[in-house]
Formats: sequence, C-alpha cells, structure tokens
Amino acid sequence: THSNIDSLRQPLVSGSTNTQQQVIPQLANLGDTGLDVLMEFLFGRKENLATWVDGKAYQVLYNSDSSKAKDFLQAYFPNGIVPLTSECGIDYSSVQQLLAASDFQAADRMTLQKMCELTGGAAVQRKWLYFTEVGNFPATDLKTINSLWLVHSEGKFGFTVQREIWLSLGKNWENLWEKIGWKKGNNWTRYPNEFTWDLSAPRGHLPLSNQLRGVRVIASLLSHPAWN
Ligand code: UYC
Repeated sequence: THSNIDSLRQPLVSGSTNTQQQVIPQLANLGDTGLDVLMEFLFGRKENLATWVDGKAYQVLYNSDSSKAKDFLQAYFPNGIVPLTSECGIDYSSVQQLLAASDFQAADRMTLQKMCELTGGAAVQRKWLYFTEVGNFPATDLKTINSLWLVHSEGKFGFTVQREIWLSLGKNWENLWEKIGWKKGNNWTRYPNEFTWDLSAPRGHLPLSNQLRGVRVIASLLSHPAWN
C-alpha cells in the first residue's frame, strides 16, 4: 500500500481537477492510510477558498466511520469548509450538513426554508417567497448558500450555475427549463419524484424553484446583484 499511497498523494496535491476527482475515491478505498492523505490535503488548503475538490475530500472524511477523521474535522472544520457567513444571523449549518451527506432533496427543502427565514418572518409561515423579498436578500447570504451547493456538488448545482446557463440561452426560460431538466417537451417535471436527487442530474438541476406562481422569484434570484 505504501507505493500505492505515494502514487496517489502527488496527483491529489498537484494533479488537474479531473485527476483529483478520480484520486479521491481511490484514497477513500484504501482505508485509514488513504484518509490520512485526505486530511493532510485539506489541512494544507484550509486558508484557501474551498473548491468542489475540497468538498469531495471533506465529504469522504465526513461520511467515514473513522474517529480520527471525525476528530480532525471537529478540530479544523467544525462548520464545514465553506464559511457560513450571514448578514442576518441565519444559521446555515443544517444546509451544510445535508449537502455534506449528499442528501440533495432535504438540502433543497432546507435551502428554501433558510431563504424564507432570510425575509425576516412572514415567509416562514407562508413557505414560499415573493420576488420582492428575494431582491432584498443580502448578497452575503446568497453567496453562502450558493457556495455550499457548488462545493458539495462537483460544481454542478447552485444559483450561479443556473444563472450561467440562463445567460448563455439569452435569458430564455423555456430553454432553461429544458436544459436543467425541469420540463420535457410540454410536461413539467413533477415534484418530488421526477426530479433527480443525485449528481447524475443535469447541470443546474438544483436547487429547485417552484414555478407555480410564475418566474419572477427565479428571475430575481438569477439577476441578483450578488452575482455581479
Ligand atoms: N415543480 O413543476 N408544485 C413544488 C417544481 C410548477 C406544483 C415544490 C419545479 C408547475 C404544485 C417544489 C418544477 C406546476 C405543488 C416544486 C415543478 C407546479 C408544487 C414543493 C419545474 C404545475 C404543491 C415546495 C419547473 C403545472 C404545492 C413548494 C403548492 C410543489 C418545484 C405545481 C420545490 C422546479 C408550473 C401544485 N414544486 N409547479 O414550493 O404550492 O411548495 O400547491 O412549477
């Protein structure tokens, strides 16, 4: 295993994102020695902005049974690898934990709940948002939520992914729905069972934004000044 570990450490530290993505599960399969390399890797990058490669390494440790890995995360990343910054005192740790466990469906619901909390009350009972409320969201909080999704989805999910696709389609909503798997031909994708709750989903598939009351909420989200 020694030569095995050594042949994986180097590509983990200095390989391309693609290489890193392949090496991380291989290290996970090597047991404790592999986890040690992942801990060393994350530790060395803890002053940097977290990428989805860090997210993958973090999640292997987070979801392992190793008590050493648990102690390591508790000591250095007690709230995960994305700073849970909020301008309104909102606690995003539940979203962080659900995404770290790849429970995308629950994370999606929790994301809506947190955005309702962000409005300061009325929407918490209502359980949906007015577009005017979204326009007033602090950029800090939207960026926190977006980073959590990006980092824990191999960069596949998040508002900025949806925004990038939407802009590339000339802001055409019908084409966006098709592209991100929210509509097929004339048929809306039905909540919750027709959505894809894992990384095999199309880019931008999550988080969801119910279109029952029209496009103004998602329009407001995707054109928020946070992304300028
Ligand atoms: N649903 O179809 N959706 C619900 C989506 C639509 C509808 C929740 C997304 C079209 C009803 C979420 C799409 C439509 C309910 C989503 C989608 C429709 C419901 C749970 C593709 C009918 C019951 C949270 C765009 C033609 C609740 C919530 C209610 C729920 C998401 C119907 C997350 C992305 C236009 C009847 N749908 N939704 O928001 O409010 O309730 O009656 O988008």
